[in-house]
Amino acid sequence: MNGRDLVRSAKAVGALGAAQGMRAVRAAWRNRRADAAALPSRAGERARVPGLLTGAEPGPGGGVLRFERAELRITVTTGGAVFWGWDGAGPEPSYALAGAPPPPDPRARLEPDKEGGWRVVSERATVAVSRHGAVQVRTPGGVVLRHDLPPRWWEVAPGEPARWVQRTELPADARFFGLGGRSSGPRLRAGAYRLWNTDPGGSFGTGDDPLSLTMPVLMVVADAGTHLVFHDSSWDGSVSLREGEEGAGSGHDRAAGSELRMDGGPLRCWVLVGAPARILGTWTALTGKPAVPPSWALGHHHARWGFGSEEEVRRVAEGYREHGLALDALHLDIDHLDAHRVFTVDTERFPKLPQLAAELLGEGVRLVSIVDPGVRADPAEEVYASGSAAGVFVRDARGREVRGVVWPGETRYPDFTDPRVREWWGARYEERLGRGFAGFWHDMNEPVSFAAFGEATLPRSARHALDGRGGDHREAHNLYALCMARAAYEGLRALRPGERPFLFSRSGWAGLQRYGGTWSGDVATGWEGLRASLSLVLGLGLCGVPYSGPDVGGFDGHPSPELYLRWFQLGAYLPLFRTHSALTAGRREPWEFGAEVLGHARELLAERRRLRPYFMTLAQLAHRAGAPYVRPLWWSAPEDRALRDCEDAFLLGDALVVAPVLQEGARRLRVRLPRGRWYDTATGRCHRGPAGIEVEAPLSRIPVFARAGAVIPVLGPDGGTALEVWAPGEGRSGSGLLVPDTGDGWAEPPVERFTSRQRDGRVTVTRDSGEDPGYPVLVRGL
Ligand code: NBV
Repeated sequence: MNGRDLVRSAKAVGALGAAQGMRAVRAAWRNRRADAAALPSRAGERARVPGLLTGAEPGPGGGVLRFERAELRITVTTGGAVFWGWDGAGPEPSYALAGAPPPPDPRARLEPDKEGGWRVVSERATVAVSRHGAVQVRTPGGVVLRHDLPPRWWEVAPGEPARWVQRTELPADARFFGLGGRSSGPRLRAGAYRLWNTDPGGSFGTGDDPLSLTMPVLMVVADAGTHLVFHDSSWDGSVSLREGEEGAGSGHDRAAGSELRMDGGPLRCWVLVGAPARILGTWTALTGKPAVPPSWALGHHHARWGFGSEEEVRRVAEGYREHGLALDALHLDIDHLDAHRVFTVDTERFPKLPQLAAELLGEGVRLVSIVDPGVRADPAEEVYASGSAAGVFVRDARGREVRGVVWPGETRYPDFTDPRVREWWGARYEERLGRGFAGFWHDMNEPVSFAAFGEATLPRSARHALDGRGGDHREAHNLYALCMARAAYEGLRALRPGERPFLFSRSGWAGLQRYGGTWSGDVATGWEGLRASLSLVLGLGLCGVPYSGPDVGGFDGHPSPELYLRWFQLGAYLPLFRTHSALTAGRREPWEFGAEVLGHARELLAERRRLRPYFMTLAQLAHRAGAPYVRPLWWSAPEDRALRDCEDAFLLGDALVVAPVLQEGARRLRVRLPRGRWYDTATGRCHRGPAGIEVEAPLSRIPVFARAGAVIPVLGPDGGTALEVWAPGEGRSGSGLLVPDTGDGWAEPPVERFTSRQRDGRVTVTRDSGEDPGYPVLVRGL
């Protein structure tokens, strides 16, 4: 056990109280014993490398290359995604992919390369393989994007899972992003990042790693080009990143690099090459279109662990109303459950939940329920009894239900990798819908089982169905929350076919976006936590999960009014805008921080509501094309090195640059603006990019810039959709998109395109399908 695990375990056991603490001690011993008995020892491992190339066989989209001790299959698919797999690994089976992979590109062909190697030439990339099994991805012009050295495996016995390592050399100027939700980004520095979904066990700060949602998806941005690489193995692993150094023209560059070590799973990967927008489009075509949240979920949410009663929920809702604060959802945490048991309600403190839900709905406020996967092991409980009878719980190697410990005490864990279990679990949301809940918040699904030492999760030897293949927790761990989200999503679709489900999940894996979003988890209250909030959202968006946001104000402790306000200002421009805090933390309602903060929060909530049509459009565009709502500044100009290194501002869609204040006391900011002309939306002043500028950032607001010519859908003064147009330069034009909100069903309205022009000092907007824009136009910046 390392130091961090020790601290985590001590904290966990300390916080649990005596009875739970004892359970956690026993659970830790049980896990250790189960794994020692059931998992193979790694003694006598033998290393293997591919050896020399012995033959090549062309096939659709590429072909198979044979080596003395391994085999490599390369396929370029239509759409330009490159896949390769060693030792017979194909793209399927895969939990990341949304369906069958795209067909091979018939134009891609295998041909001899220099020095006895082979290459697959395709429209967007060339994949060259050396005689020893090194793989290079090059641009069509021959520039090397990545150079993967021959892999190395360690095997105990043929057929047993092999550990493997893949080292890669990358251009000296490469910058790294992604790997799921990381607290230390958005730009990932040199260091090791673990691939094992982990509850940090208390609030986390910058650099705490790993967190709840890891995935082997890395975006690499360099002058040579941008690419995304995905190693489709869910086993425990780690990525070590090395940043390069440029020799200032001396020719002595030191390459950047990565080293991926995996405890098992197939050695197979996807590489997507191109502009970021294209990469995300291809990535979400492979792994699934991001779910579109219902419109209300793009508004403001307020949560707390410990509202504790219906009266308190009403008091908070009334507070929002009385203070003139827009509110769209209230979240009920585990304290509304009967003794923390999933799919129950404490009817003493929440006697008339459906009535409360209906009252709140009348005011436009939805109720969202927390859902933890652990089921209390009590035969008197309907959920447990029916589940146990149906054999839905994870079992150990000897066929007994695996025992865990979470909030309700002794628990069992549904095996969401079994389609039968997903159906059983999905049907249980009927109880939640019947109580009036409109959305779901999945927690503790890394999965967590408290342990006094070792890992706070299920033993690695626990058995899982893995959709008929069978396997253990070493493979299923990182997939657990993804499959739980699938169960809920499919259950909700069956229960309420006319409505788009709303769910967000603490843990997950590649492809989570198909079912919903995520949030930061327990981000520490402090300026570091504020910065980590932005890192997480940006990194996840680049991995295809566009809907997320932090606990505004931080999960624990008491933020100062200034910190709370700065967090609120950032949160107002992120997809999930939710205030939340822990049982023992201070309040997070805007009126708890004094009149000044309250006034600014009110304006922000009104602005967020005004921007609803823009957020809805961004959600629909993410669904259709994979582009996240929140994008790094280099999104449209990855070749701009200054933008690549700019970590404290972001693009919201392509119309706005948002520059949050992430430092205590800061009242001025240096902001890097991408190419184009940008209006400071507060002062109307226009700046020309690319440039670094200095602007005022008083406590009352964070700088937000609108692109000249942008047409932004907003709510107009009459409450209907209007088009806010930021004047393009004289004689110039601009554009904007709108996907109208057609309610919370499944309609997919067409994208409406608008063009703005300025001629002789007059700004006009036309709809591309006709002259009249069809919406009121609000001209700004003239
Ligand atoms: O359910 C209680 C909390 C929840 O408020 C938080 O958002 C989750 O991230 N939950 C974690 C479990 C307890 C954490 C100490």
